[in-house]
Amino acid sequence: MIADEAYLQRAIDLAMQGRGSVEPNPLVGCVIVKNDQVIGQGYHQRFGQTHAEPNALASCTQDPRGGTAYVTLEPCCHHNKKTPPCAPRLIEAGLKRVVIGCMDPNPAVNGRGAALLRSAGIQVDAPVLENECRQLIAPFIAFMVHQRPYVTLKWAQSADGKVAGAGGRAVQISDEKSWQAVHRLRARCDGIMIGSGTALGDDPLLTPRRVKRLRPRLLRIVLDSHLRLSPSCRLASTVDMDPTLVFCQPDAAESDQARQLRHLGVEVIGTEGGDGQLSLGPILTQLRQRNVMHLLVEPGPTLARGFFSSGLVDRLWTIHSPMVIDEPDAPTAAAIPEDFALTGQIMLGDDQLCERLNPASPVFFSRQQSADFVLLSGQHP
Ligand code: AOF
Ligand code: ZN
Repeated sequence: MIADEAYLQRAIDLAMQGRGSVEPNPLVGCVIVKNDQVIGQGYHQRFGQTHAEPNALASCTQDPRGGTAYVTLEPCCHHNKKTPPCAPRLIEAGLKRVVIGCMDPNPAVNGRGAALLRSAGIQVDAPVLENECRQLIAPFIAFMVHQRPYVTLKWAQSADGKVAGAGGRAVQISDEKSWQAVHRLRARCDGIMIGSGTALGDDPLLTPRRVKRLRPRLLRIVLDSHLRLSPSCRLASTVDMDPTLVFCQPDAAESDQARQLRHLGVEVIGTEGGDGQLSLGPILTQLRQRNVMHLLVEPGPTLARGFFSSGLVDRLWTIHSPMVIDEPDAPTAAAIPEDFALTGQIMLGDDQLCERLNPASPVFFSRQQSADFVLLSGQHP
């Protein structure tokens, strides 16, 4: 039914507002309808706090008895967690029908929530808008099912396709508005990764600045196979602000340089890889074990190509500036894979931000703008 899909779409839009505050839980939205009227709506707002369904029930302007609940995710039914289960709440509230977007991939739920509702005599229609509802929680599925973070690559390039100045010298390519957008994205991620070229060339801090931090912890990660990172760099001298983690080859992890970095509080981890390249898959597995659900990679062209060829990119944000660098030896941006699906374009001052999703990712379900992109464009309800 068209109306079912429209109400679920509204629940998706609501859910997106939890982005940055609910992880590692999924984004979930709920709309309650009675006599073709929306009488309540809510979303999961904060990790550890009330889920979408009780929030929607609490907001009802009429008795929900006999009404329909539209939920983007199967209502939970498990105990021994932070909040009481939602399916029994919907049963108690006397709803006649529950429309579910997609099943909860959490093995503690996965079909049991829907079964509990049915056993109480509630009509359950599921799945509806399944791909859209799965895309909404693609990062949760990556984390829960594929045991890795959701990977976003982001870079800025000039009108002539350059990512730095002559000889790789750092140049501010994006303007103020896109700078802010990037820092808002950083504030919602659990880890920010760069390669050694960027670490040595730019001496970055990698922190979100002039924005409210939404995540409890931000890991700053450097891939540096030969461990060239200097103990005097800013990432090493600011570990009291945010932890810094460096992945390098196993022999480099035993070097003097490694000892000096560790002495400053930097964590140095030796990891496998051939040809001087570190293997990205095992690194992502280690980041998952450290609870990184959203990983933002701010790569130079080499690291970007490494990620593309390993097939481990879920989303790509590119910022296109009208600035022309016009230096023949300035590094050129990695080519954007042709099959990536463009989901959104927005002007940020004079720059254009493009969002693309990798259709070959195991967590690609629908060509749909991400919550980060929608929040940036101010399209939320
Ligand atoms: C729902 N509605 O809004 C969300 C659900 O520790 P808790 O109590 O917050 O439970 C987290 C789990 O509940 C999470 O892993 C996922 O399976 C489910 N999330 N379920 O019915 C919601 N956020
Ligand atoms: Zn719940």
